[in-house]
Amino acid sequence: MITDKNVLRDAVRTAVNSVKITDIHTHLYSGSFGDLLLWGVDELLTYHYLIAEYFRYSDMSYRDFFALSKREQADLIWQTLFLEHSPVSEAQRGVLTVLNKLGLDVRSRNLDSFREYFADMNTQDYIDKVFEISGVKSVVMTNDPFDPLEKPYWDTEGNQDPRFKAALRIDPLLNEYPTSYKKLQDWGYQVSVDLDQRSIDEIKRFLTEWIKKMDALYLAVSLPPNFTVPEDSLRSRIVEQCVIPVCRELNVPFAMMIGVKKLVNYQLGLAGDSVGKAEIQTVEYLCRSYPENKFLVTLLSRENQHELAITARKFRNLMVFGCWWFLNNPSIIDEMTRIRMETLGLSFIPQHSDARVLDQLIYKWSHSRQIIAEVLIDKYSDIIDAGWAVTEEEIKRDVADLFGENFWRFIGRSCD
Ligand code: HDL
Ligand code: ZN
Repeated sequence: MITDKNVLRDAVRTAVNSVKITDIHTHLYSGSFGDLLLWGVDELLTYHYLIAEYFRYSDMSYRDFFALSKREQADLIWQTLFLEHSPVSEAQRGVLTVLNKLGLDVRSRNLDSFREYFADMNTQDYIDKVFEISGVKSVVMTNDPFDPLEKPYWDTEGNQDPRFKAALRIDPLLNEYPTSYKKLQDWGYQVSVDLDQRSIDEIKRFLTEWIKKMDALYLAVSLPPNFTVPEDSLRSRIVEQCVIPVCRELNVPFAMMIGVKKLVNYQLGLAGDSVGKAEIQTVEYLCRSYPENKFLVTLLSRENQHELAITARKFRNLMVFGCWWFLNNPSIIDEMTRIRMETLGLSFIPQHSDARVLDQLIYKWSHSRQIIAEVLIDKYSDIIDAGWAVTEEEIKRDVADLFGENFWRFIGRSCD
């Protein structure tokens, strides 16, 4: 039994640093998806987070920047964010962490030498290397049949790497039905824009067929701050009449990622989205009205986090997850993890990476492991001060729950 604080600190850090992670939300693809999988230093440097940060210093026109090659964009970002200014932002520091953990001489500041490391790297070998260094054992992809670049892969060989799990992403269906219904028609679903009963049935068939085709672990969507159910809208009707019944029938969670203000600066593209406070009463309504359904929820606004944790106390069919996007910064990860652990104990999923570039698994998880470990040390230390004692096995059990088992248990599957 551990009561000594130094022994505790070492035991927690060892457990957190060695746990094999299930990363429940990423934008990665297995090697089966060819060029859809992004990796390497130029992809790291042109991550949309860094593009937004680059334009803080640049008066180049958006058009001119996006007309450059990826290599030329990376050169500009490296020069501006790393050489002309110290790279202290989380996304800037992340690039350094990746290069450092790959064993490269970061202090050389020699971007071309970093590029040489990747020059003749084999994709599959690099996937293996990144999984090894990052300590990740499974990642859940974001799989969108409405993406014309991705759908052909599912219509042929699909995913061949068991480390990569699928999640069916349905933003176009829920947020743009007046246009996306035409694609459903092209694919043979008898739907119409007025969402009659036949359309409802056919949308359910689409969801069912694609969840099965992908073996999707959950159904996911990102939603605006004003997302409301119930309301007299196509989205609300599709959620209640199609998504909820299919998810219940197939026993897959509905993952709602709420709070995205799309393209507040449309000229920035992916980097142009921003954040707004979501309406927690919609989460309450869905969890209350559909107790047989499971809901994975992450909210984008820092201002939503305490009420989301409290809502999870009210509904056991709600699993809170991640420090999403603009929240994925050390100061906020620390704050959110403390709020969650103080209100939910260990019954939540503290983090996902949201990685878009394979290499990012290395930094996003290295940084988050460190923060979550320190919160755990404080919380175990508090209960030791109250006369409790913990064992090394119990610490490993709790850490395994936070970094994967809570997810697998919630969805009712094992990490096969
Ligand atoms: O909608 C989402 O899944 C978000 O994570 C967006 O992809 C966003 O652009 C992002 O990459 N955040 O990290
Ligand atoms: Zn995402």
